[in-house]
Amino acid sequence: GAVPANQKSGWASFVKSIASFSGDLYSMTAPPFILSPVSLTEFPAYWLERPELFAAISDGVDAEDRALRVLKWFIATLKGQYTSRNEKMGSEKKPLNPVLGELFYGTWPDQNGRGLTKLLVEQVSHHPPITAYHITNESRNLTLSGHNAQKTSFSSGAILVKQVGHAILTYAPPGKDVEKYLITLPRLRIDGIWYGAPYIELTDNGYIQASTGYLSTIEYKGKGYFSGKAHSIKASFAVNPTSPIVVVEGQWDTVTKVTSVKGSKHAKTGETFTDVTTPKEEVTVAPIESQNEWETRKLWQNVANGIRSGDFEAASKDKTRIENEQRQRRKDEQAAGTPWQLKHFVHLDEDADYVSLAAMIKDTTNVLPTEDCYVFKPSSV
Ligand code: HCR
Repeated sequence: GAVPANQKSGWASFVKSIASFSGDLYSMTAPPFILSPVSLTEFPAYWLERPELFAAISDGVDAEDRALRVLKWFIATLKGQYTSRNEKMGSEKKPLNPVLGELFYGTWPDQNGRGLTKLLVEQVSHHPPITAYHITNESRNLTLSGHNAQKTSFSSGAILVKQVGHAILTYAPPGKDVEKYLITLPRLRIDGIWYGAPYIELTDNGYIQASTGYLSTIEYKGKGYFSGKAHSIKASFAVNPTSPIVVVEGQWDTVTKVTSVKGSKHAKTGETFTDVTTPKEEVTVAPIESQNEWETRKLWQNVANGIRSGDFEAASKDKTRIENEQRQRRKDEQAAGTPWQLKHFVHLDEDADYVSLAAMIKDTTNVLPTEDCYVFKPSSV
């Protein structure tokens, strides 16, 4: 099996505690073999690992073309988001649990006229863990803003993850109408737990609602639903949801194709829609020496080195130091009556874009996408 002999009992008790847990998974102690050296604050970078597809949204010639390009870029991000730990580390792993105020900054360079893209991430809550991000490509008038939290449960051997949060993509060409897109996030099912080789399948439906009226309804299925293949997807693109004008089907981790077109000039039946078998482009990050103490790779440097080199004692020693420091900070803040101040985001009780776009989804599908209680907007970027 995947569990090292000397960690079998540690894994068994971790699995037992998942099965009966209440609270967040990140804070549970897991045996070393399942630990990832990467913090969750780095995950929003998955949105931009195909920067040219993001930039290409602004090349769309009309609202329908742009909405289709949003769908294309979105589907192409799924492989990185949900299978890249398996590819890099052999299975899904337990990410580092970010501390409040943890930061991650990155860029993708301007190449072939696509423009410079910048990423800003801040851990805006520790308990429950919530990560907020803001991505901009100024020369293309594009921004992507969102936040992630998760509600997890355990059911017949699998971890079920409901993503709480959403992303809003804004296209704001100067002097023209602003377009917004609400992107809802898939549910996850993590299988392979007993064997110590966790992997993800996406389930249920997701939506991308454009303010221009176009709605993509995305169905996620595993083996044995649409086809015998894992990571299957079917996206129906419509203005009137009963008769989609474009249907896309295939595997989100390899290739999807246009399988039906009824009245769209921007898609052809049979053509490849997404192909993520080609290399992707990892985010560029400043060298650790020039990072400040809140930046994730600097903050977790010793823990990550310990995990990578197999020196788990060093890893857990520094993790304990970080956690104690955090505890002390919270105590000091309470005593002084001065709560922690976020650096780049402000908390809002309501987000007008989310409310109106979610209402459009509800109108057409009768499903209110995400019950969503936290909204964060960039304050200073
Ligand atoms: C569920 C998960 C933490 C959250 C991760 C999220 C949902 C975060 C937002 C990203 O955009 C997409 C994403 C991808 C990851 O697949 C997902 C993680 C998978 C495992 C991890 C659990 C908290 C860890 C469970 C421990 C197991 C693996 C032993």
